[in-house]
Amino acid sequence: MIERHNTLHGSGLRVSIVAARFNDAIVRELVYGAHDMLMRLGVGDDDIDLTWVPGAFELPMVAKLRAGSGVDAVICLGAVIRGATPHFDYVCSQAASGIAAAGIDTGVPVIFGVLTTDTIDQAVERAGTKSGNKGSDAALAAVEMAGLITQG
Ligand code: INI
Repeated sequence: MIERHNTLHGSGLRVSIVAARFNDAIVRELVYGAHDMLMRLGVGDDDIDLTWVPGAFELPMVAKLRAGSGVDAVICLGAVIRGATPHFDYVCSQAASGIAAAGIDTGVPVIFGVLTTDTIDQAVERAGTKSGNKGSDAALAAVEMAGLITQG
């Protein structure tokens, strides 16, 4: 069996982060986690750029733009919290399907680092407290996927 693994080397990779400002107290922690993990994996600070968009709904458009700009991976970060309205479902489904399409259309890994939770507490738990940091996880996935794509 030929099994394909990718060792996690970030040196030389160029990575874009696209972050949604909505719920920014939480999203800033995701950005921190992603940036920290990228640096720990060897990505150069000058090879990381960050673009803020208004909300998770807007992530796909800018993610696709950044993916087409020559970077090796794009990390989308956001926090969609249910609250009492059906808005949640529209924002989540647009963000998820748009982010997937941005990756498939461009051939550049576009990573879904968007929290979708019922409560603010659940989001805080996933943004650097007791359940880890979804931004760090997204950065790991970005470096792994960039390596796989580069290997062909
Ligand atoms: N955007 C988010 O990123 N998170 C949310 O929880 C959220 N809620 O709950 O409404 C949200 N809405 C804004 C949306 O993403 C767009 O920015 C807005 O609709 C303008 O297109």
